[in-house]
Amino acid sequence: MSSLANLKNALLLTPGSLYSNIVAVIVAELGLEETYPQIPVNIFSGENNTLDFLKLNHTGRVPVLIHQGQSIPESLDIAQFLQTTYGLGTLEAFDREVVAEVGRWRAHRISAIWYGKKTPDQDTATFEAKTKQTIQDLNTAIGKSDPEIAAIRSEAIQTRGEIFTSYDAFVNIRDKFNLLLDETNSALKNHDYIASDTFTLADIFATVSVYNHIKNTSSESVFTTRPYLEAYYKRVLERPAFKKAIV
Ligand SMILES: N[C@@H](CCC(=O)N[C@@H](CS)C(=O)NCC(=O)O)C(=O)O
Repeated sequence: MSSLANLKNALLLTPGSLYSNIVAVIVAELGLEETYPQIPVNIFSGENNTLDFLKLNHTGRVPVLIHQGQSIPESLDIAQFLQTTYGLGTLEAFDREVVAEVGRWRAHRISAIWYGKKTPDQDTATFEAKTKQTIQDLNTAIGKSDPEIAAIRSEAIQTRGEIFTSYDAFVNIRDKFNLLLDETNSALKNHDYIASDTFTLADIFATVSVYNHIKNTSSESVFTTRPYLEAYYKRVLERPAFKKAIV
């Protein structure tokens, strides 16, 4: 990870992670890729636990947009900030229907379907030990100098650990995501897009969620009983911004 101090404009992300893909597509849809050059932060090797990164987002999550030195975390906030700042495009990031639909795709941590406890007897001891160790290391490194940041990040790691080591959480999130896919498939029978007659921000959240789900489960069975979702998904992926930005 290159130095994060004194950045003016940048998009910090882990290439290919769900919300990184979402914001990379948003930026590409608005034609702002050159304004916000991407800086990779590897969440799998813990680069998001460094003080440099945590100063930009105390929760330690990617993506984070840096605009004139100011950090903006959270995918929906980034989309709304870009719309307010540039007034570009037709993503309708403040529209009530669009925001509600985006909320449905953001409501559950679907990465638990990929990385969580998929069977009741799956051994999660290693993951639990790693979670504990990460929190301990974090507190050793910054607990004294930056207790507020350490507390916020520790809580985020703890919550993620609890979700990823719970079979009930896995079942709950998987079932809710399947229901969302079913409902979206039905809605798309009579509509070209998810929240409106035109392409909006909601279509980015939905399509990228399905894309990352397929990528992480190595299976297109998601479409077996959902033909309208499949046709929609393939159509949206043809958009130039998706071709350019999605990993
Ligand atoms: N609510 C956040 C979610 C961001 C998020 O979950 N990011 C994941 C990668 S896709 C992350 O940074 N995970 C690392 C961690 O939680 O430690 C958003 O909408 O941007």
